[in-house]
Amino acid sequence: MKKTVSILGVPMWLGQTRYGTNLAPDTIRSTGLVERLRGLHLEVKDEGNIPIDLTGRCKRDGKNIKNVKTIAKCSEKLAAKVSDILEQQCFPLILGGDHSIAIGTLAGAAKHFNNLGVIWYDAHADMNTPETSPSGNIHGMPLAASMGLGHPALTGIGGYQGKIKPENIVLIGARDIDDGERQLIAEKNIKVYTTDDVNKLGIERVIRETIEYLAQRCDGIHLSFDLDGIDPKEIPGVGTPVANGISYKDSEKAVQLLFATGRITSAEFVEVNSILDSDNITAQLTTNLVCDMFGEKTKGKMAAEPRRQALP
Ligand code: EXY
Ligand code: MN
Ligand code: MN
Ligand code: MN
Repeated sequence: MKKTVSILGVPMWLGQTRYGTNLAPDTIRSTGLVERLRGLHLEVKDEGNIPIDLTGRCKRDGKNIKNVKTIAKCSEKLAAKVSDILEQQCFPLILGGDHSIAIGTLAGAAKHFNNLGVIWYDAHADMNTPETSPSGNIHGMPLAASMGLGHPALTGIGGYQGKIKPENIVLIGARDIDDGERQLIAEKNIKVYTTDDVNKLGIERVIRETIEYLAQRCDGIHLSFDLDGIDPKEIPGVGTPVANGISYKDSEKAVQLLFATGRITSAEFVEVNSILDSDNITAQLTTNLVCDMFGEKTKGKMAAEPRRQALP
């Protein structure tokens, strides 16, 4: 994992309908994220938040899709920033904002790898297009857009198409999948571990299999962590909760195991909604997970596979 961590907030809420995810980047910071990461002897650069340009915003600006113009503008800016951070050999740590921000993050990160792997930790598949979406909300579309499917204003972010290949995606925690997404997953043979799979196999095996599966092809791995992947009983502050989530304990173990592999090259933590998040519990747990992803509890302790520097 890179030594210098660059934190970038994306206060986006227009990918869904509940105001409040735009407050999350600063709420997460207020729980002590920067200080704790510096306590891990990491260089931490806080790059602030990407300003959301609302000029010319028109909510229904496409067929069964909302706020595509505004989200496309934000995604272009985010993609450029993430690309710069990687250019400077730093680790992009992106704080959402709703999950539509992954369109920009992935566009910026994928430029720097031949085969960027994606671990999508989420109750949802986020693989809809305007044709299959039940809501027209873009936070349910980022993985389709990153594979080059869906609205052209989203599939072409960063000036190129098809950032992520289906065989380089692993969904972990998916349990609320729409028909169109299920069809796409079957057609593209995308690897999925549901919560039931996690509970049956154990999170250790799921993470080990995920890394082994991706490491065969990928020269970088992005972790896209949607807090609604965790069971809603433990994570109150998300806008689209789904029962039977992965436990917080297993989620903590997951990020610790990922840290031990040394293979994660960028990460984003999304869908925290500070208005729904009584006592900032979810924001605080997000900070804990991020610090765990950088080894706060396990550095040097966890018997891990030898940390290999470069991916094949
Ligand atoms: N699949 C549903 C839709 O597309 O509207 C719900 C999507 C929820 C997306 C959240 C971010 O993970
Ligand atoms: Mn999501
Ligand atoms: Mn989700
Ligand atoms: Mn399965």
